[in-house]
Amino acid sequence: MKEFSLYAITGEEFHPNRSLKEVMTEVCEGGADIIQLRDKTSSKKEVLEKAYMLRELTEAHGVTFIVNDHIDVALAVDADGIHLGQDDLPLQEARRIVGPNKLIGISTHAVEEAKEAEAHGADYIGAGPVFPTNTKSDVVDPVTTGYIQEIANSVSIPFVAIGGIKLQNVDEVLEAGATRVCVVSEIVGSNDVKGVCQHFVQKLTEKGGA
Ligand code: 3NM
Repeated sequence: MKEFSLYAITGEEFHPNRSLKEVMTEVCEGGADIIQLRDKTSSKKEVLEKAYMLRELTEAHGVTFIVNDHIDVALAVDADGIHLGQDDLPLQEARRIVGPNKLIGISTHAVEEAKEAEAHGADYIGAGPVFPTNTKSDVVDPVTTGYIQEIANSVSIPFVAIGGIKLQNVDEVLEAGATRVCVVSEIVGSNDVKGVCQHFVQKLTEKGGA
């Protein structure tokens, strides 16, 4: 997959007075490499509409577009890939459906899960939650930066650190060995979405991750 360092996920609950398009446009302008549509509450039809909008937006900015959970939506809008959790379709099944050219990412919370994802052909993995987060309801206890260190030494596919990552703690994550971070609330909940993205990109670039 294309090299990446800043991966942003949608979280509309964090910007009730601003549209998804407005906020995610700023994310693209701020230098995110990947945007994931994550929507656990809307109807499939609504998710599809959002996905079409984000496909167009990301295409215009040269940003990779990933859809969380909904493989059918990802295929319908020709997203670049899908992101799956540990309880979603097994990787091999998902790969059969999407074919060899779509990216598949998997959330992992333990080294065994990370190695399994790698062995089964994941293009990248999520590693988290590094810190406590309120963004994901069914989240496991924080894996801490120790997990980031372990993952950095255990898998060769790209991994992205996620969960509670803020501008004020991202240095710890990078010091533990991450070169890519995935962020929801710190970015989309900000009053200066573009500025926060630029700040993350600067920190990632200084660490050699961009
Ligand atoms: N996945 P925030 S943590 C969507 O650990 C998600 O797999 C996680 O949101 C995992 O940046 C998480 O607001 C939420 O903490 C991240």
